[in-house]
Amino acid sequence: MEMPAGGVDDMTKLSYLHEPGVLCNLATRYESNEIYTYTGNILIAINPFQSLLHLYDTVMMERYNGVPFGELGPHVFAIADAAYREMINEGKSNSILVSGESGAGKTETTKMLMRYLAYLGGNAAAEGRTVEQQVLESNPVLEAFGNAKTVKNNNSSRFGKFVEIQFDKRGRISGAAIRTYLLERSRVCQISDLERNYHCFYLLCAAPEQEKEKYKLGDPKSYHYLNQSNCYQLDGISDEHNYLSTRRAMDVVGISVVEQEAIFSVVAAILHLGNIDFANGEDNDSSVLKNDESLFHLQMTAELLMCNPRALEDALCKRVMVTPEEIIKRSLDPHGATVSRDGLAKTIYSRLFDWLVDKINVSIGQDPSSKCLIGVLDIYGFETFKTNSFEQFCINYTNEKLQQHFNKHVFKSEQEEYTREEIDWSYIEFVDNKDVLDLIEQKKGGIIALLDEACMFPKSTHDTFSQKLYQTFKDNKRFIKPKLTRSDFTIVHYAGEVQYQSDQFLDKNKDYIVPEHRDLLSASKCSFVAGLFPSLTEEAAKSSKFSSISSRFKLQLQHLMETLNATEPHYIRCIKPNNVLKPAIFENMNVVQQLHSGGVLEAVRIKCAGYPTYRSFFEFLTRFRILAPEVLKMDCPENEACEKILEKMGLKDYQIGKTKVFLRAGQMAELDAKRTLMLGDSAKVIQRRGRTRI
Ligand code: AOV
Ligand code: MG
Repeated sequence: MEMPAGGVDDMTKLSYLHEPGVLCNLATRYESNEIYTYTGNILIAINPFQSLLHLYDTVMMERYNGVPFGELGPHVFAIADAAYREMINEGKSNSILVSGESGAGKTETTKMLMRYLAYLGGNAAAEGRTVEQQVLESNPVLEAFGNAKTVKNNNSSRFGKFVEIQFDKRGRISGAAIRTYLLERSRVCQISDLERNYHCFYLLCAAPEQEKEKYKLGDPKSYHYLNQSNCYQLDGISDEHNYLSTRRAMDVVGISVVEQEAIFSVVAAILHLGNIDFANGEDNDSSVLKNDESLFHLQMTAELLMCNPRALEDALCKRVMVTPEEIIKRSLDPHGATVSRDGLAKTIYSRLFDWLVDKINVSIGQDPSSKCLIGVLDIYGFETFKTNSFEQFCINYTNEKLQQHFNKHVFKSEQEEYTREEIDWSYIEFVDNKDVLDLIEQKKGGIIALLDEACMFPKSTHDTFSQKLYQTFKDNKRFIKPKLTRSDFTIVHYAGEVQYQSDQFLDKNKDYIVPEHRDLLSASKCSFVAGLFPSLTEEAAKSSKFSSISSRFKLQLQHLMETLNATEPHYIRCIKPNNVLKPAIFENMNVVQQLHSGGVLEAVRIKCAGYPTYRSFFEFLTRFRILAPEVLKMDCPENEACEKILEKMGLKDYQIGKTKVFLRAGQMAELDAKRTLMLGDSAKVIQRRGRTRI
């Protein structure tokens, strides 16, 4: 059967579920702005790169409300609706997993999902600040502090996010919890050209004059942390306007004005901190402030953080050494002092971000009596660049985890259905990526374990770490020692090979705050700043062991997977149709590659090997009785009636289960086409009759 002119809204309706067919279908639909397509119950969403407001207005929300899945065209609202109905009807928690590469539309999709859930579970009658408003307004706050312009996306999320929306017995939103993962710390003090630092810095520089005056802030171009790149403004976006809307969103989520001022003081302090430069001191091994300008910024930083300027200078330029005999202060050279300065900026910023997340959680509140929740996951997609470091390693590790979850689910749910219906089926192979996960996370001798081990040995370097990896994994199929490098290593991920540069792995893995920095800030007279840096004893009580970023991340992921495993998952795969971020351009190769790495083609293969469409006898007969009206008159059992219709239509290879009909790829579409033809004929008959009557 040929593909209908406008394409099909569900891939399983295609007669040939292969790569070119899938691609052609998506391209055809994209051309007419049909950005959503199903593959069974997986939603594929192709970024339109233009606002399609009519797709998401209230009329659309009303249209999807309560309508059985599949009855209307594919849409994010349909997925959210299905999750909500399943939760209400079966009392089960659900989750919606949104994935795709940078700029594919995950965050926008997540926001639509949350808006629709707030619409379904909102308390329209309530006055003032409602939980759902707070949940929605948490987005702009987190985006201001956790998003930035990158070369791939003008509003790129630099952290992963899992939002858990809790519902009460009546299906109303009663609480929420937001968990975030691995904020990119390095961006605070290092940005590449054409990118920007976190939005909040530019927002603050665009604040009303009297506010900027408080923080002694000037033009963004005058700050080292911002002027490493030539990009300051974003097309069509007003930082001035966004500053005010961020402040309003902060009000809604429950951040007090005093807290807001403290937050922006810290943001301003980081900008001043970045402008403190150092020169050689009396000898080459020590450093002093470079000039009066640096002195001014040092004083401003100290004032805004409410700490002693001399103590700040010491914390930047000196280290305390404790020997059995005495305590000595060692000076850092200008390079060392600059590294110390940047380390301080990163630590302050990441603690500020964590504080915001905690605050939002406390303010929205959790509903301990809630039994049901819908979790929405918006997390970074698989990444491979020219140079890949520790961040890409963690991101790709996450994607391996989610891929395993996806494969297992797609595969398992199909097989379970076949078993339940007692139909004949042969075992379908699926690619399991357990071996990659073992390579990364195995407790004994996985890459993370070896990395932690290296971090604990003072003498390790990235070289010794890499040698250890080469030695340990020389026979591992998923690990390659690339030629022509001394310390790179390659992992064969499910979505392709990625070559990692190990040189910063050790540093980036150490979850370490310089004690001098901690002491300085925990002594701050500003309770907000001091609160970001609990004294050592309090924190030590929380985590007594050596902690590394990767092991903590591994635990967080484990926790996330446990949560997801206790829910009924729904998947949305976002696709970026081109790299120029423009509408109406569909690059085939690019899309195919994403369909691969998102596991969509694998899911298609699994479905294709089995029976991609099934319908209950009743549904089937209701829909297709028109094809063989005589069968219905025969008074035979439902299963036989179904079989007779299928035989009459000349179909083969289908299966009749206990309560459902199982069809091969394309058979449903064939039946549908015949049905449409019959309906057309009968419509003509009615029309003709009508005419004669007139
Ligand atoms: P991401 O979350 O997947 O990237 P976003 O959700 O930020 O990507 O989308 C990138 C941009 O694409 C947005 O800023 C919009 O301009 C546009 N866009 C995405 N989805 C839609 C839509 N449904 N309708 C209209 N425009 C859309 V990253 O966070 O970088 O991985 O790290
Ligand atoms: Mg995003």
